[in-house]
Amino acid sequence: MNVLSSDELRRGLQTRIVGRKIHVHDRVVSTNDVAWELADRGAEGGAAVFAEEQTGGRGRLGRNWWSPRGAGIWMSVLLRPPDLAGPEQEGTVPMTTIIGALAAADAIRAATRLPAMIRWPNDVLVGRRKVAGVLVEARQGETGRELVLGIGINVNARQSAMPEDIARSATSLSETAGQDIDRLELARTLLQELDRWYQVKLDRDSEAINRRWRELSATLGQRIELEEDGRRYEGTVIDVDVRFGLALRLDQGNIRHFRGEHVTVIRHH
Ligand code: BT5
Repeated sequence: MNVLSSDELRRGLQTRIVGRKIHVHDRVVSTNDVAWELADRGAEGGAAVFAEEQTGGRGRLGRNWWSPRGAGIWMSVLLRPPDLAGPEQEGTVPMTTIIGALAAADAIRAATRLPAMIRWPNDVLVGRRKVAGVLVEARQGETGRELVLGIGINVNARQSAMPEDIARSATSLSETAGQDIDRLELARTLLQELDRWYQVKLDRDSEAINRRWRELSATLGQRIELEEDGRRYEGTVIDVDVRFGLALRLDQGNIRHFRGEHVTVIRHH
């Protein structure tokens, strides 16, 4: 099994912010936790953390993320975006989630040629199965807003090794491609793509993000059922937009927007 190393990840890397520092660990509870510890110690934005294995990898809303040794890319990056006023600042978690998903999908496409798509709000799919997920956490630090963007990609995981509930809806890149995938090349491409999309975000080019998101969206045009704050909604997705979120035409005819932070998708047709 090839092991990730910070020297190899750094070789030839041409990024402006993401991956300015790269830390590679063997086993951690969660790379997001390690990134928060770096933030506590005043690390620069762009610091990236990789681990071979996570013992307590997490998803959104208290869910777990299965992260076995050597089988995936489990990584987090600390971001310190410049302070923005009111509503734009509020948009930061959903916006960062989208750029994480775009970067993961574009990196998978570039490194493996597999047609990765994005399922709102934070899943990356190949075919109808989940191969990657994005988790963004945010806090107000002493020097401004701090975010940790975590990405998990099932690279060479065996479907037969997955816990049953995960195997039902997930797969890995190697299972789909029918061959092992070079984790190092994919990880390096991911850092490049994250840096590129983060620059687009810093330039506030929402339209560039929307354009690519709509191209890669597995959700647009679909009928979905979702739950937000204990209430269920069902309808057809008519738009995705970084500022307004997901636009759902409800079966009663009216249109409702969802930003995604407190939402669980129940059914996706
Ligand atoms: C996510 O949550 O999809 C976000 C996952 C983020 C993981 C990265 S790894 C590096 C960093 N450090 C962390 O601790 N986390 C981040 P969510 O949408 O809540 O999806 C979680 C659900 O996906 C679970 O309830 C399972 O059903 C399923 N799941 C768990 N592990 C999976 C895996 N490896 N592949 C596919 N599906 C999985």
